[in-house]
Amino acid sequence: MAAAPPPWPSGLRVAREVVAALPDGAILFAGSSNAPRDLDIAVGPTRPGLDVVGNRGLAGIDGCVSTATGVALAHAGRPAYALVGDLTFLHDTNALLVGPDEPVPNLTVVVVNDDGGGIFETLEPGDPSGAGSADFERLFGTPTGARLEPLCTAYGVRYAEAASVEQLHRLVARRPDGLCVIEVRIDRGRTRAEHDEVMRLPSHWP
Ligand SMILES: Cc1ncc(C[n+]2csc(CCOP(=O)(O)OP(=O)(O)O)c2C)c(N)n1
Ligand SMILES: [Mg+2]
Repeated sequence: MAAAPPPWPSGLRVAREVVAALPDGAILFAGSSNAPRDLDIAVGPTRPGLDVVGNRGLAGIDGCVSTATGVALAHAGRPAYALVGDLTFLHDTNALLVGPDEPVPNLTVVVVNDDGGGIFETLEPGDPSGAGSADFERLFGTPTGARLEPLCTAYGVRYAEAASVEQLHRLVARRPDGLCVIEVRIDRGRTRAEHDEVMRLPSHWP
């Protein structure tokens, strides 16, 4: 993996680069769906002092931005981050609303935007030879076309797109100060092949 990292941009590569760029002592919330899988697959024995947390037992894509907010507020002394998919983010964007008398979390949310449910590309429904493939986009892909930048503007939340590894590193390395959203756009159509490629690496076979 270190010798031949996954291609940019991909969920696997974003997971790898986010962890590499995190400041020391960071806490990282992984949203449901591909985020924890990408972290598991693409990030090796990880950095000392880094805690990765998630909603174990609750595999819902709902409430994840709220959970990350709670994590950031509960660990206010630590740089707090979230890595989530676009549907997970969109499910809970109201968590970006902070009332005037409420504490603002120091939280950077990295959104891997593949315009839909990328995880299903890697499962049986995403098998192009499978029976359900004709209805895949409507039932599993569920693209929204939502534009995250204007959405963040509406909520008064800072937004930046990371279009390169260098930009992602620079944005993630910045210690969170208030709420900030970083979007990385990836191509969902490539996810299945990218995962297949990594799973062929010897270390992933018993
Ligand atoms: C509340 C809720 N609704 C639906 C699901 C089913 N579900 C699991 S993953 C997923 C897609 C998530 O898409 P996204 O957050 O963009 O992550 P990606 O798979 O693209 O990495 C859906 C709809 C769920 N887990 N929870
Ligand atoms: Mg997605």
